[in-house]
Amino acid sequence: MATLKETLLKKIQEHRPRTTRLVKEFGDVKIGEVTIAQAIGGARGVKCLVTDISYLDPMEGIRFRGMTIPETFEALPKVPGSEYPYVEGFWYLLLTGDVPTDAQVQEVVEDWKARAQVPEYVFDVLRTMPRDTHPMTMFSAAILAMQRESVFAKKYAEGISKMDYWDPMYEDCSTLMARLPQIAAYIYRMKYKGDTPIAPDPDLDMGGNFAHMMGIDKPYDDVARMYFILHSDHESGNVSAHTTHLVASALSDAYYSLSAGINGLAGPLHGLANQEVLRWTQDFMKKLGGEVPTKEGLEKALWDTLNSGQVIPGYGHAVLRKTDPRYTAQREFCLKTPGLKDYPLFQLVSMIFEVAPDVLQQHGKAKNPWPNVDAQSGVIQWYYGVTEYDFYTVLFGVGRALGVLANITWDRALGYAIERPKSVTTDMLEEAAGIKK
Ligand code: HAX
Repeated sequence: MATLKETLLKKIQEHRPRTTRLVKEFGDVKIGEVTIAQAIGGARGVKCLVTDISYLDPMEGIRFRGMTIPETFEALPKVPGSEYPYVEGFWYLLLTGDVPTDAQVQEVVEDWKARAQVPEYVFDVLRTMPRDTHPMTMFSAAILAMQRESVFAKKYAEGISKMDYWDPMYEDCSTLMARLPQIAAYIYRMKYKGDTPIAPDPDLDMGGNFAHMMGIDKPYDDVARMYFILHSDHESGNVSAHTTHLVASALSDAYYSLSAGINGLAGPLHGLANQEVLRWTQDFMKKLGGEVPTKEGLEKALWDTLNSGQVIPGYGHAVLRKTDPRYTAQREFCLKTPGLKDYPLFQLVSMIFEVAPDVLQQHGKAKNPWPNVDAQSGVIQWYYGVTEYDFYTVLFGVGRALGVLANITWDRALGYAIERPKSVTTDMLEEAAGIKK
């Protein structure tokens, strides 16, 4: 059986001529134009990134390597005794585009175990940080601290050929993926659980081991597997993916790049929105003072938020124009899980789903009034006892690492260039608009 790395090399060798030919023979073909609104408005919709790992259709949602979320969950080999797949197998799929066999999944499981030992100095770095430091700051710092171990940086300094850049990048990315669950769980137990870290169990898969190190019983292992896969990738233009790709384009290694991407994920308009959803929902419940929420009361609270100039967290999206299938997948998990279905917080989140789209439509600003992934994820965490909602984005970060690290491995394989879009001045825009005196 070919190893993941051998299979990846074969795929890279097959793919390279496609990219080379497009640039050499068709480099002048236009795939879009940029308007003034796009230049000022965050490059929304400007086609200038290439990835084959996932694609986001505005109406259909995400496809990983061509597969929808339900198709992905269906196709991948499952952890024995679980309905959910191995995260390790999903990593294989993202990297190669192939659904792995059981044996291929086991190869990744074993490889990650061999790489999983988090160096002691990472824990030392975390322990020196004040305990009220945001967990995303801790997570990013821990990733950055390990940069000294980068195989890519070492090989680059030794003078490796451009054609081989992907290899040490793959090594760094695999090592990061193997270590992130323990780092995340360590932060959680240190910060919120009286500094009681739980040692990893080498007999468990990534999702199972993460649940074990968090100290949470089944089916939290399934929650972890589902959560990491759902949050992994959303094509290249979102802030965390784009930041990771941008930093890596300077040939910064995976540690520098991922740490930067995690910092972008920490923004309230991006990954932090799942924390904001819970904060908003809890505030609303507090205001009710034990009364059962009504649709009228909820509608008023949503309008109060909008009228005070704030966004409704968990709603809207830069690309999607319908309910996020990642929201739907988590909602379905709640609906089929005894206890969660009738859980008051889930019922409130479901009520928001009934009321908020109409309110946002009447408000008339958001192009997409439907919920995104972040509107639903906090409820599940809360139900399983993870009530420290500033930790939620760290969970998102572990998942997001799968996508962005697979992407930067391919970036180096295909020799994508250092990013350098061109700026213009406001004068130039006014000239282009024909309004400059
Ligand atoms: N509540 C209130 N107003 C909203 C809104 C919401 N949920 N979503 C968009 N709008 C407003 C925007 O602020 C913008 O207002 P201005 O014209 O005054 O600037 C207007 O509607 C047009 O925005 P848009 O084109 O529909 O959306 P953008 O592409 O600019 O932004 C965001 C996309 C996700 C950032 C936006 O919808 C938002 O702020 N949502 C709330 C925060 C959130 O849920 N973020 C998580 C998104 C998913 C994700 O990346 N997770 O990591």
